[in-house]
Amino acid sequence: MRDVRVEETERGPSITNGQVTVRVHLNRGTFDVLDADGRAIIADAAASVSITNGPAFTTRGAGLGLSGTNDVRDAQGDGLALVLLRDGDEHEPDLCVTVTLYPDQQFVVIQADVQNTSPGPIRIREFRPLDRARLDLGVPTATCRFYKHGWQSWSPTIVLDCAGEDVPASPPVVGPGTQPQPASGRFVSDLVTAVVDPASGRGAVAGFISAADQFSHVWLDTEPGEITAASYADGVEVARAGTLASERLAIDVSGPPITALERYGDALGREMDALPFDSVASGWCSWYHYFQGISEDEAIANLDYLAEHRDAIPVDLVQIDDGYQSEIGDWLTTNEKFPHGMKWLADRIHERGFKAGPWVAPFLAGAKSQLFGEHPDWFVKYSTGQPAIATVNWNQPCFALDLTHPEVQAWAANVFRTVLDDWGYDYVKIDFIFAAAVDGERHDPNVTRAQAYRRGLEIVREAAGGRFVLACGNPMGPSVGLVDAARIGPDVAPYWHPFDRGAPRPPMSDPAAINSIRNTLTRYWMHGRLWQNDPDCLLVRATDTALAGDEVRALATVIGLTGGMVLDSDKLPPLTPERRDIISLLLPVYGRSATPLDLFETTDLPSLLRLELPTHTLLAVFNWDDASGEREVPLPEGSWHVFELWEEEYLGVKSGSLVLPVPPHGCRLLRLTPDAGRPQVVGSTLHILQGALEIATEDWDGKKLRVTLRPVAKKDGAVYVTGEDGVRKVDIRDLTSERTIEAS
Ligand code: 9PG
Repeated sequence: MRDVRVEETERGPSITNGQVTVRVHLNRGTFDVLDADGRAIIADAAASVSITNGPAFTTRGAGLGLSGTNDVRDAQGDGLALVLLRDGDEHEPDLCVTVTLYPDQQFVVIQADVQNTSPGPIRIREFRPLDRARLDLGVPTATCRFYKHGWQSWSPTIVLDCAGEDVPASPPVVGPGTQPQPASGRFVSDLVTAVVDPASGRGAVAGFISAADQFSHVWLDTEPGEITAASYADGVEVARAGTLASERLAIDVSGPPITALERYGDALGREMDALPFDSVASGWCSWYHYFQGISEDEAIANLDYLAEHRDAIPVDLVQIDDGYQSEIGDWLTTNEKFPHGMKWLADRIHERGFKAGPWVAPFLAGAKSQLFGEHPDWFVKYSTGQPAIATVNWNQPCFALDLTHPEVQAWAANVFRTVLDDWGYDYVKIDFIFAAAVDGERHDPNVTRAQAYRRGLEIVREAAGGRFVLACGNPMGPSVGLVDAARIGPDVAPYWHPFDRGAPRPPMSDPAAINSIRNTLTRYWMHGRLWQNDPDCLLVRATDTALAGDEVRALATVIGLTGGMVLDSDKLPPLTPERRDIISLLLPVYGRSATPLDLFETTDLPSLLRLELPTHTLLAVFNWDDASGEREVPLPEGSWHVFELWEEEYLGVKSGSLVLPVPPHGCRLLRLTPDAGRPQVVGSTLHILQGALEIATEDWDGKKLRVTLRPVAKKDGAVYVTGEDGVRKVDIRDLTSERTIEAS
């Protein structure tokens, strides 16, 4: 525990906890953020506020005065805040900047707030707690990497080369107005970014740790190397003498940026009361084989298969995706493919011992729906009075419901009460929920888009109680604390690359295995900090798919090593035993995520995943190229027995690094076991973690090696042990109860 100290100098106050320091220049109206070595990584930062259809007020040049210091106690700890007030004219609103440090946190938190000193109300458009701060990593910004975080589940999250160009936000933000102007050399991220010098490994993470009220962006202008962070008040009114604050921005300039990004995730989770969980969900989902063609009969056929193969596929949940409802918006009536209705289906699922969950897109309604026909006034409106379109899908425009409207709130509460209480579902996937956050006019004019969205989520949460809510198509920040799980990437698909629609670059938010894999890797840090990550479904089938065997292995490796939900979405009855084994290999779900070691070193997708386990380390190496190639795999310090899972091959004792051929879109998954110089387990093919779950104990008494195995989903496989005469494969058959094997 360190102290937070404030020191006053002629220039202005400095606040420090020994790890991070903020130095204020009162006359200039700016501040610097210094790392533990005293380097000003962020320099000459201002804060500002802009009034809707009015002027902006910045601290830069106006000057700041020290109002005082406050002890604070909040989600981040017991901290000390420096409160600074912009020197302004009498007729200008008061702009206040609060800089908070905590003894045990390496980041500083900056918040801007405004007090309305005018006689009438004012409307606030946008806060910039960090406005055009110089970023100094000791290298030209153009040589850096920019972590671009997407605005909702399906939006690409990707590491970009700052010498190149930004990629447009996709799917496009519905309703313009609060995007920074596109500019040459400008890179824009939603909620959080990291800017990293790949050569030195140094970087800065800047992200909002509160997100319930305002959407936010952080952007970098590579020329001249400036970073800005804004949170959007969307024009809400502040009465005379009233105040309004920005969201809280954390800036972290210490140590490896990947750990700073993880610390950011911890802070966001704490601030937003992320929901805890004991275990990670697993199940079967109808979408990626049947799509809207799912029927009651097909659902039952797969359900029967799951019940019959419970040992091999021990999942909890059966998720009936899009395709049962009579229309988008009419959730309580089914179409002709579900003649017995959804309660009947929930009962059948429960009879066989599974949890049941339907898909619902509760915050929009299609033009063809009865809901829209009967209540055209329940929707967010453009200024023309026309209903706002959230998306065009299902062959119709779909309009955004106004979740600030009391009748809409009552309708939504009734939908979820019916689904969860009357029909008895245990789980719900709520999809396309960004619709509640579109820009436009609402019944309650004084809420932000983020607040309207959260009202919708709160209704779902209240109806759900402790039941499981999976968000999809969700803006990320304002979802934290209200959902148990969130989709963190675009749709997977039974093909690798997205369909090229003649676009200059591949559409990264469209369905494709590679698109879903990208976000699963780049948003790994959210899992267990904000919710359970849903990486989207595993697809293992060999027919009705364009995915090659190596692509299936890569998808399984990414899902299996990042700790999130495991939902298979194949037509189960025709699966071959070999392909079914790949589902088994991921069960039970281990639940902790590996780290993408080279996240900020490469651009686009990282290709090295490492997961440290009590007895061994897993290292996955991927080849994202379309051609096979060799990959160099750096081994940690020491000598290691190396075993590769997918080709089931023991590669010997190695140190330093290893060069491996890797097939296109494929991977190698290595178990590294520290060489103990005596008989030991070096591999297992019973689970993707290769021993972490199925090997209960391993004892060497000087003569014999005794290994106790615990059943996992895969019942047949092999354990590899070293002995005097090299490595031996011990075949394991029918592992349905605990068993001890011996070797010498
Ligand atoms: C059901 C699907 C599945 C899937 C969801 C979501 O932009 N679009 O047109 C678009 C269509 C479908 C889609 C995402 C975007 O997929 O992610 O898991 O539930 O809806 O319709």
